Amino acid sequence: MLPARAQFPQGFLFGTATSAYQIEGHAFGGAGRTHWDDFAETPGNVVRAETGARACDHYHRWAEDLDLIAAANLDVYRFSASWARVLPQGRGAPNPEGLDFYDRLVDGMVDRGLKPALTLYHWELPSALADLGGWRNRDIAGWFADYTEVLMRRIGDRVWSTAPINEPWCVGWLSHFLGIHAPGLRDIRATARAMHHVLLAHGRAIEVMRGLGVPNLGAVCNLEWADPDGASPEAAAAAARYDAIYNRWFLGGIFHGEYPALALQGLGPHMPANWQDDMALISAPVDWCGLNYYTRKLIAPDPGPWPHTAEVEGPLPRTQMGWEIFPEGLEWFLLRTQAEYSRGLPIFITENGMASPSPFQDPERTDYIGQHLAAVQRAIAQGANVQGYYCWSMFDNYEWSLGYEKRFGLVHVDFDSLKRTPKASYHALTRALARNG
Ligand code: IFM
Repeated sequence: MLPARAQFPQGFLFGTATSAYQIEGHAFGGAGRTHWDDFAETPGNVVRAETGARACDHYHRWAEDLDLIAAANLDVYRFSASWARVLPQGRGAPNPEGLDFYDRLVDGMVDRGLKPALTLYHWELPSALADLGGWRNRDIAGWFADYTEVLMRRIGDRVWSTAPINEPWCVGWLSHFLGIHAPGLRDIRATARAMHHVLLAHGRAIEVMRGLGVPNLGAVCNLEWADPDGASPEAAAAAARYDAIYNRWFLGGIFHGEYPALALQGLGPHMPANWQDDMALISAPVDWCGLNYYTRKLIAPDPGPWPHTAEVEGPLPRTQMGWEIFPEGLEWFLLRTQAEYSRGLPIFITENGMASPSPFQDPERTDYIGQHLAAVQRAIAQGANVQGYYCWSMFDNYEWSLGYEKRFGLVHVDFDSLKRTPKASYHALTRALARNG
């Protein structure tokens, strides 16, 4: 059972989220090659070496897809544009077909009464820029600013909200320290640079969009609650280090112009020269704060090199991803983010949802969403200025290194026929969000 729209404050927005490479079909419409194509074609990186070449074929089926989103009584559609679709080489000549596509898509949302919530970068870095060092190269902030300008001159007049980067932790740590996402590096110097340059790119994009008069600009960070494994001071210290790297680095940079000392202990020696001089740009004011939340981790001390942390298997029920279900973490993050970082700005839960193998009857997904919406209600009751909740994801899609196996959609996608079939959770949400109450 999901709480009804009427059980949230007046004007609270419900949405759903997707991303370009995960649904569009990158082989279509003149998009350039991305580092995900390169990564996926390298044996061992992605389950069955699957790529986003066809994905959900949203590039051709976008109208049917927007109809499904609008029919679910949702208010907001959070989507992303692909840098390589707009600028196939990352810089230089734009791809007219790509710009036309996003133009049509945004008009399609507006026509259906959906608020377009744009993300400029959800991980498909053009390969030509990866060749130049990608996120390790400081110049990426300028390339990203130029891409932002090209795209926003075309659609910036109609988007309702914009965030430059989705989940900077994934761009920095997951991709350069853990090697799980493209470009698959495991290198602390690359990590320190990527974790700083991704925020520098955020700052440059905000600057460009302010200059163009684009309204309602925010930042989207993914957070993971870190609980110590046991009561020892060493476990508490390990969890605090994990929290500093995962959660506080990005919120601290964006809202305070400061990185946490616990993270700088390891990353500091590897940071690019004069990084401190960038912090004013990185922390230029934004209009809202987006949080993506899925799970928590139990963290133990580890004798190995910095950050001396190890993830321990926890006892809670899990999703198809193996992630523990822990809605309290969302409540606590909403309160902590407001108290320590966003300070009264509107907060949106820009992603929350679960992977589950159930094709059509998925009561566990409805239950997961219901538990997290209850956590949102508790946070609001305690004073958190939460103004919206977006479910990840509208469609089963390309789950990066895990290929097409992990299904997050409210709508089932048959990846052979590409037929879309709304799941029971889609219908439950549609009923809960009915505007007649
Ligand atoms: O599929 C991803 C998405 O691209 C970013 N946030 C988490 C989702 C689930 O892993």
